[in-house]
Amino acid sequence: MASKKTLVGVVMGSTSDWEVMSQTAKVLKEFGVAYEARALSAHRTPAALEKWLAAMEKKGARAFIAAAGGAAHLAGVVAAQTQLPVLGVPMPSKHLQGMDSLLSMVQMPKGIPVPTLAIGEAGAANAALFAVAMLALSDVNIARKLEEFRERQTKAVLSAKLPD
Ligand code: RP5
Repeated sequence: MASKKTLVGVVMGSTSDWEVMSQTAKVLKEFGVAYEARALSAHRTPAALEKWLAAMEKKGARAFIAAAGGAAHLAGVVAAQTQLPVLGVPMPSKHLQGMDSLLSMVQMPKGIPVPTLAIGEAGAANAALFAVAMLALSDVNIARKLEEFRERQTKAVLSAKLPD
């Protein structure tokens, strides 16, 4: 790990969100960004959530990524309790395929913003990439890794061959 400080807190409403949110963890690991991931719920474990947020701030967290499905209020509740940036990832829900999660998260009333990513795995990975971009503003090592990642991605697209 490049940094010993826990820079990003990743929270999801349920362990059932982990399959998708492992994409966030994967990207943060790739960039050597220290993170802590927890399943904590705004409605099932509100006191534990509050305690964990305070502990993460003490550990030096610079951002939170919050994932939830259905009436996805978790990211808003997290944002209400911290001044740190909170990115929301809507989970693909069973009955409405994540449209409920997306609209719940993205429609935060004025005053407490929750920048919201795409539903599912793309959003989970992009939340981590966005957190990396924020950290890169004040960390040259992370900035260099992000530049290298973007270069690799560009090369991969340009060198890909379409089938005959
Ligand atoms: C939300 O309810 C969670 O974020 C999860 O996406 C959804 C379903 O949770 P489980 O019933 O699988 O625990 O709070």
